[in-house]
Amino acid sequence: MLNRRDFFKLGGAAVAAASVSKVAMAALPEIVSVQHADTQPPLVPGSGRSYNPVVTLNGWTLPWRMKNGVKEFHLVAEPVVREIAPGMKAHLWGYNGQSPGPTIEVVEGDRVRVYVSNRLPESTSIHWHGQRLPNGMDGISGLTQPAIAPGKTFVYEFEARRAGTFMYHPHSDEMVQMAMGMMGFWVTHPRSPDLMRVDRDYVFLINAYDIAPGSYTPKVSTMLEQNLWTFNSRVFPGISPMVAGKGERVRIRVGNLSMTNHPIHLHGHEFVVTGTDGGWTPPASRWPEVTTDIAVGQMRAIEFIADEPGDWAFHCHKSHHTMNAMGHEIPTMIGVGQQDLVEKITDLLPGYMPMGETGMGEMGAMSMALPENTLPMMSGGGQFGPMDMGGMFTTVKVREGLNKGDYRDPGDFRHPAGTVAHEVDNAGLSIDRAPSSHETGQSAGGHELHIRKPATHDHH
Ligand SMILES: [Cu+2]
Repeated sequence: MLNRRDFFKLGGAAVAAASVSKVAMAALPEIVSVQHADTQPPLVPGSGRSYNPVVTLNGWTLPWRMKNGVKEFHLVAEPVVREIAPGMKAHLWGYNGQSPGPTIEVVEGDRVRVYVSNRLPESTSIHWHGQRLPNGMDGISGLTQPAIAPGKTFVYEFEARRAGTFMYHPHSDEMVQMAMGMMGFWVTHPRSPDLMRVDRDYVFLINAYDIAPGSYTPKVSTMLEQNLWTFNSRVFPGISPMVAGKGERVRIRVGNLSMTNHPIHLHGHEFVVTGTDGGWTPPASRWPEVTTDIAVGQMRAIEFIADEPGDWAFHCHKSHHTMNAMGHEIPTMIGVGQQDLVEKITDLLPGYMPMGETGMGEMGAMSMALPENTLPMMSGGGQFGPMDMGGMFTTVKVREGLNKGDYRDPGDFRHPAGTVAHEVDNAGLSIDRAPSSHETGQSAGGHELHIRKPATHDHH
């Protein structure tokens, strides 16, 4: 499943690599890296204690080695190329070949040793977000450790004391390094595989980038106006579906390392939040909902029984987060007649296209020339036509008769006869397009406005 084993030795140039002794090579676990964005099947533990592995959306779990009872991992901070969706690649920083880095999975009580090597052009560190650990392992450069300089390797070691969902990210030039994609997921499984057992356990991070159309590298000083809203550094239609057999219990763990909150919404099912950054929620504190807001730096685990077959949308409910890069300064043109303007502008700009008069859905179907390495603002096709989506959108595909452990995309849902919204004959009714105000000539004085001001505010 891993397509490349990387024996590149650290400490600088290839010349140095040749002189590394066998003893030194054995001192560190080998570097495993992945060069593609496909969702990998769960990594069933081959050593150490048993657990039910997770599936990382468009990602993978880092293999480890056992050394004298300690689980050893090797993370390498390095520049990576990440396909954001077919048609666009980003030049990011990440770990072991991808952004986000690989998921780390351990079991409560495991002794864990993580080697971190730095192939970046600047210093870094890793903070193990949410973990109980000795203060000196917390990864805050300057405060709890010296920064890891380029070409150097540090080691972190602690016991995974609490089961739950965690994240890792740099705490060294943090704004730049996170804007460049440096982050990863960490799951500490409970000692007993039967505690909080689910049939499918999906994980992904929420992140966001500002990559100008036609370019490859994120702008690192953008604070809120990112233009690519991503699940694990992917946008729709590049995000894998989450598949489930009918009746299976599904958990989806989401960590937010973007710089704004995201109301994550599931269609067709109610879920409960069973986990936060601090651990499992007490059962008495859970209530059913269909959207949960995930704040910056937070993690939420949601669970539901996948009992309604179908292709159910799963997305951030901020509608501009289900769109890709485009100027967001587009004026609202709905209802604005542009025909007389078009004629005038076409004299100056042949081929000018008026946009937005009936909404922007038309843009999903339009194939406009885009700059190199740029995704359309909205795209993605379903079995019934264009979907006008991008960004933080994917599906939960629930199917009858799916085998346990089968994570392949089952294709489009076959709807039972008579269960799809469809056109009916409306002959005899007048359902013509609603006239715009400029067409009825009512805009000036034809409408009555009712404005009621609160009495106590009239002195403003
Ligand atoms: Cu969002």
